[in-house]
Order: sequence, then C-alpha cells, then structure tokens
Amino acid sequence: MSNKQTSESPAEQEGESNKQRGGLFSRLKNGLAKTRTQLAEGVGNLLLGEREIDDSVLDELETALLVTDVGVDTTSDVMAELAQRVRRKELNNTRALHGALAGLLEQRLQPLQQKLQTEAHTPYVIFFVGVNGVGKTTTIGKLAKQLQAAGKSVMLAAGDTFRAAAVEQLQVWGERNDVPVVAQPQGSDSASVAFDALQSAQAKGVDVLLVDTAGRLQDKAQLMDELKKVHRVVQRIDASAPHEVVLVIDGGVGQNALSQVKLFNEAVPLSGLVITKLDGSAKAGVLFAIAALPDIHLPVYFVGVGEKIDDLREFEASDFVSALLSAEEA
Ligand SMILES: Nc1nc2c(ncn2[C@@H]2O[C@H](COP(=O)(O)OP(=O)(O)OP(=O)(O)O)[C@@H](O)[C@H]2O)c(=O)[nH]1
Ligand SMILES: [Mg+2]
Repeated sequence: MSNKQTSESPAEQEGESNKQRGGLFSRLKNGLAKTRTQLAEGVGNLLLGEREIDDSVLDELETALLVTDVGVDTTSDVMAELAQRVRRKELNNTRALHGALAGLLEQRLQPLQQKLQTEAHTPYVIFFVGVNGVGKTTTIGKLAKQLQAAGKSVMLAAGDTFRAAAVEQLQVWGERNDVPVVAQPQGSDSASVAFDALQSAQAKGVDVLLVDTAGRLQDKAQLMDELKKVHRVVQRIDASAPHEVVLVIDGGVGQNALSQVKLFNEAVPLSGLVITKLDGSAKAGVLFAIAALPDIHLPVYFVGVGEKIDDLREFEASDFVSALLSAEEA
C-alpha cells in the first residue's frame, strides 16, 4: 500500500514545497543523528563504503539495530531475511546489504503512513491525549495552521483544566492562528469544556474541533477516568464523536512509548499517533516496535520536528528510513 501523492501543483509551487520539504528533511535527519550514529558506529563502514559481507558484518548490524530500540522481534526478523539473501548470493557487498536493509525497514513502516482525513463529519472532532509534556498543545497549534491552510475552519477546546497556564498556552496558539478557543477557568470540568466547544462548533459550522486534554492529574487513574468522561459527554451531543483520538508520543522515550499506547488505548480507543521531538535525541527505533504491535494498528499521522508552528509534517516511511540510514555528509 502506498500513499505517495502525485503533485499537480505548478512548477513554481512545487519548487517552494520541495524547499520546505528539504528543510524539514534535514531537521528530521539531524534529529535522528543519534540513532543514526549508533547504527553507523555499530556497523562500521556499512552505511558508507562497499566491502564484502561476512559474519562479523551481520553480527555488528544486529547489535546496532538492537541498540537503536528497533526491538528484538523486528531485529531478528530483519536479520533472518538479510542472512538468507546473503546465503542465496543475492547480496554481494555491504552496499547491497544497505539497500536491502532500507527496503525491509521501510516495508515495516509503510502501514503506519496514512493521512489524517477530516471530511467524513462536520465538525470533525479530534481528541489529543498523552502523558504530560509530550507536545499535545503544541501539536494542536501547529495542526490548526495546517488545517486552515487547507481551507478548513478550526476551533480549539482547552480541555486541560488541571495544569496552571494550560488554558493560556492554548489561547496563545489560538491567537497566533486566529482561531476561536473555547475555555473555562482552571479547575473547571474538562468534560464541560468539551461539551461547550462541540455545541459551539456545531452552531458555527466549524469543520474541525481540536480538543486538548490534560497530561497529568492527581494520578493516572484519575486521568484515565477524566478522558473516559470527556469521551462520554461529547457523545451525548454527537454519537459519532470523537472521530479521532490521537495519542501524542515523545520520540525520545524509546520502548516506554509502547506502554503509553496500551495504557491510553484501554481508556479511550485510539485512532492514530503523532510522534514529536524527532528533532531531538529521538530513539527512532520505537516506530518499528509500534509497527510490530500485534493487536494495535495505529497510523502515524504526523511527526514533530521542532517547537515552531511549521515544524509538523506528515509521516513518510521512505523519508524516515532515508534519514535514519543516510550517511553523515550533507
Ligand atoms: N524540539 C521539539 N520540541 C517540541 C516538539 N513538540 C513539542 N515540543 C516542546 O515540548 C514542550 C511540551 O509541549 P506541550 O505542547 O506543552 O506538551 P503537552 O503534551 O501539551 O504537555 P502538558 O500540557 O503538560 O500535558 C514544549 O516546550 C514544546 O515546545 C517537537 O516536535 N520538537
Ligand atoms: Mg498541554
């Protein structure tokens, strides 16, 4: 399955968007530098030079993949496939091995690549959930701009009524994008904010309602209870809502992301993911672990590659693997 877009925009526009793509690509690449360096160190010159493949090359590659948090299962699957191809003489040197590795990794991430579509309902209600500090509020701010640029009207709901300054933080993003923010004072009922917001969004014919939620309450059980309540209350107005529940994950947390996926998915059924901070010291391998989850299949709608408003991009498996495996230069 490929979601490659065929662009029909005029050459000039395309040049502009390629330039932007280039900038984001290099940021992604820089962000993945740590993971990439681990890979490169582990496999010597595998990613750069061309030499014969022997057992030590394969051993080094296996260790390198494990170090980058790709996960035991993915690593052993990938290594078994590569070893078989080497035995069949299909891969004759490290350059060919590199290409085969890229292909196998991309194949695993391809199912995660899906676009967020907001046309099926009006208003299209999207909850953003996740532990504190992962980038929920920032992602909402960035996404509001992208949706507007795509011609959609947007409203924000300040559902994090727990943390001091959370409402103000969302209001700042609202002002920056010139979109309405529905809010109540700190300490109010989060479900009541979401309820008000959905009513208002319906009345105004808003296309997309982005609902911010708390990352921390007194304890985890309370946080999950609150999410369930917001979910329930919103359904009183629109039984089909929320249309998406997006879990935001900090790309630096490694395997811990898996327990966050499971934990939140038990409280409110998730429909997609955003992986933030891939410009930082991301443990990029965790995407493979997410892709390999046996019972939960979630698309990665976006990746965050910085704190600024334009630092959000759609996840593309091939770009991601290229950034991961590309050589140090350039
Ligand atoms: N470098 C980098 N920083 C990010 C990214 N996304 C968010 N941040 C930063 O991470 C910090 C936390 O972001 P928030 O959006 O406040 O996170 P949150 O999930 O809303 O946090 P709580 O409201 O406390 O639950 C802020 O300093 C953001 O600027 C990203 O993609 N890259
Ligand atoms: Mg927040």
